[in-house]
Parts: sequence; structure tokens; C-alpha cells
Amino acid sequence: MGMYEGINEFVDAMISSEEKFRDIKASFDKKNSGVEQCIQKFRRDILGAISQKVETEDEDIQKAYDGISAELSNLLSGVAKCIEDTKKGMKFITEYEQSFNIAVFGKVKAGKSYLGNFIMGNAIRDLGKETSYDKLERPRVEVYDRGKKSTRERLAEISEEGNEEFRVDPNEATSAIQLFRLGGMTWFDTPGIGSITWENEMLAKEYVDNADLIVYTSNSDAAGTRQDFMELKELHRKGKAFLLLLTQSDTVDEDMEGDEIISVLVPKSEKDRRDTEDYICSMLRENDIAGLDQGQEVLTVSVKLAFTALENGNEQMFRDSNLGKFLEILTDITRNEGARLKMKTPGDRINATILAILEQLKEARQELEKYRESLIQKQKHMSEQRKLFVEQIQPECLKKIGRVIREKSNEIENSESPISAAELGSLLNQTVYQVISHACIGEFAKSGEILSRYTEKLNVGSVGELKMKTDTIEYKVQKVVSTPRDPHGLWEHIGSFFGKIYSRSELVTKTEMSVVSLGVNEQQIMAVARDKINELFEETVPAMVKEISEYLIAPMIQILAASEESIRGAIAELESLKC
Ligand SMILES: Nc1nc2c(ncn2[C@@H]2O[C@H](COP(=O)(O)OP(=O)(O)OP(=O)(O)O)[C@@H](O)[C@H]2O)c(=O)[nH]1
Ligand SMILES: [Mg+2]
Repeated sequence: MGMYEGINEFVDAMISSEEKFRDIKASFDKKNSGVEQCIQKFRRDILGAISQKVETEDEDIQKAYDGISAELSNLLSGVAKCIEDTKKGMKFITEYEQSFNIAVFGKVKAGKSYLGNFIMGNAIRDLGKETSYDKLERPRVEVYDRGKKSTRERLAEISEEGNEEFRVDPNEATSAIQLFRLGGMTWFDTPGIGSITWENEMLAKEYVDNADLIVYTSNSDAAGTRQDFMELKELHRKGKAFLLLLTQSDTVDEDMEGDEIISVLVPKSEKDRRDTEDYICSMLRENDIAGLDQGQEVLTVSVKLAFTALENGNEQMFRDSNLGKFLEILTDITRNEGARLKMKTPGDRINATILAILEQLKEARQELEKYRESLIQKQKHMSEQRKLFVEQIQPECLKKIGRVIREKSNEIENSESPISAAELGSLLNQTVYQVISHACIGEFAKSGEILSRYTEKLNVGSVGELKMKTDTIEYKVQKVVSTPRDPHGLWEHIGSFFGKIYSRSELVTKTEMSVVSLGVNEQQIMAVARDKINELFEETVPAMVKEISEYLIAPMIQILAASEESIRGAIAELESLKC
């Protein structure tokens, strides 16, 4: 293939790739908004959970509450930061998502901009030869420098004398990201590693991180420095697709033209090139950077030779420059792997964000687990305390109602008027309620609300009427009773005639009743009351005390449960959103 054929094929491939890269957007857009929605929902849920404020004098509970809400707030801001970082990265991706982005990266003066100017094709156009570049408008370089955008004719290069062409302010130029578009491809020329400021390096790395393919350049005169391998290792670790160009693979020969000595640019010797490539490849293996093939991903080139070849129409020199091979490789990648690589960048971005968020969620879940443990311990402790507490108030209640019943029965003994079951019941209810509420208020800071809810349930019930107890006793009485009888004999008949009544005496046994007072029915009432109190202390009182003692801890358990649930949900959803 002639040099112009190679160039045309490359440019045509860039032109026809335009449509392909325009269509890739939708699928990762969907993923991206999925992650955002998931996080928004998560944020709402967590904010809802911690909106419930807890203020208590119980140190353990307050500490747990403060810890949990701090943990959750940290988690929210951590997750927000992840999303923000991603958005920043995504902004770049979104801006250039419709093109295949190649970033040139490497040490300062490696020949990055010089190479870019070749690819941009303006120098080729200026040679006056018709090429596929003519199908496109003459590209201009866009310069992004600290938020300012400008354009220029070509990428700023360092001139051979060391002056920087087109660089009015050297700081400005080196900090700039320069780019141009060629069909479906955008070429990013980054400030070199080792350029004056750290910020510039960071800027370059940001672009490199977001590009679809990296062309790493290293001067073949000093190829493979420690720094080069560090950078390459990093790219490899990030899973970035990259080509390694060993640049400026040329040298100057002195030749005689007539009797004049002239300098001629020649390729470095075949042996020289091979040695450099061999060395680099062995070093790559040594640094565990696998998958780069000599003559494919690792290539010795001379852009200067390529330019000279074009100027002189020297096909052999162009072949020697290896630029044709480089263009071939770029064409091939754009045609065959471009779509996959293009998807990989935002996909990796989303996955990295998801992983970072997942890590935070899992960490927070572990922390919350610790709080849950401490609350469970607290609950255990409380339940032991509660048992003791209930065991203390039960005899207290029995003592108090015993006293009330005794007092009342004393009154009855004096007045003899009974106290109805209803009256006595309400008196006992009052007493029991007083004992319990007094004890609870003394023990638990916020028991009022629950106590008032329990007024009905803390019902002793009817224990009967408190009254004097009587007994009816039956007894037999023998009496002599005289009953009239008929007169006997003459005299008695005469007496009867004159009105005398004759009677007979008889001994008669009669049953009579007597009501005996047995005193007030205090013991009987007391026994019923004791049973009723014991019954209350079986379920109702322990349940109420549990409610009171857990009054503060319950919302905490709820906060924990709700946030654990949200975290679980977010983890599952994010896992499913991975690319
Ligand atoms: N002999 C020779 N010189 C080259 C070649 N490529 C670039 N140069 C020279 O190397 C110097 C640096 O080139 P640039 O392209 O500006 O280097 P850079 O990597 O962009 O440098 P920074 O942008 O400062 O990081 C310039 O003087 C170029 O003329 C080449 O293939 N052969
Ligand atoms: Mg440059």
C-alpha cells in the first residue's frame, strides 16, 4: 500500500466511524440515570430514617443515636461525592461521547504534539496533494485552558531550538488540553508528564482516564524510563487500552552532496529499533504489563521521517518511519474494537462509581451492625433491669393495697356501713396506678405518655364488697307451754260453768336464729385483691414497663432497621446496574 493510500484509508475510516459512535450513547445513559435514581431514593430513605430525633439522658442510647446519625450522614456525603466525581467524569464523556477519543500521553517533549499535527492532516493538505482529508473541513485545534476555550491552527509544539511555537505564555500553553476532531475521532493532546505544574499532570490524567484509547509516547532515545513504566503500569491497572509509540526513531547522517556535507535524516538502524523494542517488551513483561505485541501495540516511529517522506514523495522513507503502520493500527482499532472500547470507558466509569459506592455502603452496614449489637446488649441489660424493677414494685403494690383495705375495714368496723365493690375497685386501681407510675417515673425519664395509655389496662378489677361479715346461728329453746284443756270431773265442769279455764303444761322444743358479727371481710377481699394484683403483674405490668424502658430505644431500632433495609436495597440495585 502506498503512503497516500494508507493515509486515505485512515481518514476514510475516521469519517465512516462518525455514525457508529453517535449511536452508542443511549445504553450507558440509561445505566447512568439508573445509578442516579437509585442513589436519590437511597438518600430520601436515609434522610427519612434519621429525621426522627432522639434526645435522652441515657448516655448509651444517646451515644448510639449520635453515632448512627453521624455514620449515616457521612455515608450520604460520601455517596454524594462519588456521584459528583462521576458526573465530572461523565461531563467529559458526555461532551465527547459521540466520538472515539484518543489521548496522547507521555513525558514532556516526547513528540506528542508533533505526532498530533501529522494526524490532523493540515500539513499534508498544505503539500497540495489531494487526499481524503479534503473530504473534511480543515480542522482547527481547540484549546481548553482553565475554563477558557480558544482555537488555533495547529497543536503547539516545542521547536527544535527549544522555543515553543504559538506559545505566548508558556504556562498557558503547557497547561492546555489541545484537541481536534477528525470524523468520528477526537484527538487529545495532553500536557506532558513532567511539565511544570502538578495541576497540569492531573489535568492530563483526567483526560487520559476518560479517553477510549491512549497513545503513550516515549522518546526512543531514552525509552522506557522508570516513570514510563510507572505510568504504563497504572494504565494497565486501570484496564486502559493503549499503544506504546517509541518516537523520534531517526538520526542524522552526514552525506556529501557534491563537495558539500549535508545532514540527512535517516531511520535508526533496524538493529537499533529492534533492540529498543525488545528492551521495552522485556521490561513490560517484567512489570507484568501483558498483552502488548511488538510491532502492534509497541511500535517505533519517526514522525519527522514521515513528514520528510511525504515532502519528498519517498515511499521507502515513509515505510521506514512506521507511521503507515501506526495509521493502519488506528484504522483497525477504530473499525473493529472502537465500539467496544467506546462502551468500556463510560462502562468502567459507572462500574468504578458503583464499586466505590458499594464499598461505602458495605462499610456503613458493618458500622451499623456494631451499633445494632450495642443496642441489643443495651436491650438485654434493660430487660434484666426491668425484671428486677417489676419484682420490686409487685410487693410494693401488694403492701399498699393491703394497707388501703385495712384502713377501709377499720372504718367499716366503726361505721358498719360497707364499701361497694365499685368504690373499692376504683380505690385499689388508684393505689396500684400510683405505686406503678411513681416507680416508673423515678426509673425512666419519659414514661408519662405510655403510663397514661395504660390507665385503663392497669385495672385490678372487682374484688367484691368490703363489709361486716355476719353469721346466722340456729339454736333450740325448750319452753313450758300451757294449752287449754277440757274440764275433768264434776267440780271442774262447775268451775267451767262459772268461766274458769283449765290448762295443761307441756315442754316444747323450738328452733331460734341469731345473727353474729364476724368482723369485716378483710381477709377474704385481701386474698382476691392479691390474686388480681399478681395477675396484673404476670403480663400487663411487664409489657408496659418494657414499652416504657424501650420508648427511646425503639425508634433507634427502627432507624437501624430502615437504614439497613435501604442499604440492602441500594446494594442489590447497584449490583444489577453494573456494566
Ligand atoms: N528528530 C525528530 N524530532 C522530533 C520528532 N517528533 C518530534 N520531534 C521534536 O521533538 C520536540 C518536541 O516535540 P513536541 O511534539 O512539541 O513534544 P511534546 O511531547 O508535545 O512536548 P510537550 O507538549 O511539552 O509535552 C520538537 O522539537 C519536535 O520537533 C521525530 O520524529 N524526530
Ligand atoms: Mg505538546
